[in-house]
Amino acid sequence: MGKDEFNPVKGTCSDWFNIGLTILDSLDTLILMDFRDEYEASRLWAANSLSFYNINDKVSSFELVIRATGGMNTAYQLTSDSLWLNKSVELADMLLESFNLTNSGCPPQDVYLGHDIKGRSKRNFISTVTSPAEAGTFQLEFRTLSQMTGDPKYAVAVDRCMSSLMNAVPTSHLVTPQFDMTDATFHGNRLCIGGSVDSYYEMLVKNWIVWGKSVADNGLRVAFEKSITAIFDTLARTVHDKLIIGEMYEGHPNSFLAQMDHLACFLPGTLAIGALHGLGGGLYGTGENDYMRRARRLTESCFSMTRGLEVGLAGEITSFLPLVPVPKEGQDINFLRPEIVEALYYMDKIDPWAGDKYKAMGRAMWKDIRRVAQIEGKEDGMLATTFNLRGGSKNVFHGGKLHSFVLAETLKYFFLLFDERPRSEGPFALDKWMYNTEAHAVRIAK
Ligand code: DMJ
Repeated sequence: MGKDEFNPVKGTCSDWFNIGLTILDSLDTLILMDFRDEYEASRLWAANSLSFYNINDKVSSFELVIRATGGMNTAYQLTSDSLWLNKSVELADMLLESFNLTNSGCPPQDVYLGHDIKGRSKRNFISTVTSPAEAGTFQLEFRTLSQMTGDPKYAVAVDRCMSSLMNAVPTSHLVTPQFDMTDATFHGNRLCIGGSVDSYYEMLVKNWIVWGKSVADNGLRVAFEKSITAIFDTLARTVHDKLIIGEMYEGHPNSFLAQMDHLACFLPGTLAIGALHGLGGGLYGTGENDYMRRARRLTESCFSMTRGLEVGLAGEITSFLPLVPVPKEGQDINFLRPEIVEALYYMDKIDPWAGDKYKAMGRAMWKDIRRVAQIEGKEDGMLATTFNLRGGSKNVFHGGKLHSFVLAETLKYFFLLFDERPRSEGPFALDKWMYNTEAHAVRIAK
């Protein structure tokens, strides 16, 4: 209680930001699953002890926004408890001070919080290089804050950053993992859709939808559609009958790597949301380039990333070169990340031909998680990061922290996947709510 992260193997806790991060990231999961006592204890802790002035080191602006701001915004929308709005404002007001530190209007990757933010940033080196995922993911949370407070300053700041980022996107419509905020340009020529890039693409379409598909946001939709076309034209291949989105250096097709990050599996769900809102051929599109058809094939590929080894867990990076996809050497770790079950959840709710298919995949995954990620000798359900997947379930070992996204996302998506109600009913019904990249949902504006 009050520590950032929990190590379930050692039974110890540690701090990263010193803000009780796991609590903030778990609030809506607690409410969703009706853990009333745990929610009340969390609220009490926040009311008495949560202060963003306690952060006294450089911290990741991206992780703070998606986990803490995202978590508190959703808690406020679910409970109308002003505690969460006030705390979210406290954090965002501090973060706002870092938006003007570079010409781009985007906050640095690492920021100071608390007192004298500008002074401390000037006295200490702050990198001006960030990633499109980090600079391009705040719009949902900050526009939500403007909506909830009636103060436009959060939306104005984040929209300015987003414009710099989008104006810098090369004519290829593909972004590289490095965005230099001094001259607002993308550096390098590595192309991928995984870490550092992923949620930039994801948030384009989500923001277009959540704020009412307004004319002012048309640029987000157009950028999304062009990027999706470019991603499939450049990085998609069929390998042993599986559709994958690999990686390569721009202009060097021979450098293509037939592999996918676990993180890259955010894409099927994002395509399905686009289709639900009429893009890419809509829900019933069956053309080769239609979003639902592509989402279906990618979901199969993502699920196959969990099936290649007897352990039934996907690694951080999966190679599709072998007949059966397997984790790459040195990448056979499973952090209980959400992206594959996230894809199953969206497809189950959105694909008109879903039947029981995605639930069955989810059941198989859940069974293996319970079997292999369960810490030996600990109480039932005590799950942890699992190492040495290639060694087989007899030789895996557990360790490290339980990332807060396991509680915010992975368990939430499993829980909602197994909810039998259609997508227009039940908690976080998809026609009324939109998730941020950490699975914290906000109400879709009219
Ligand atoms: C989460 O914090 C978010 O989903 C983020 O967009 C990417 N990485 C993790 C989960 O894998």
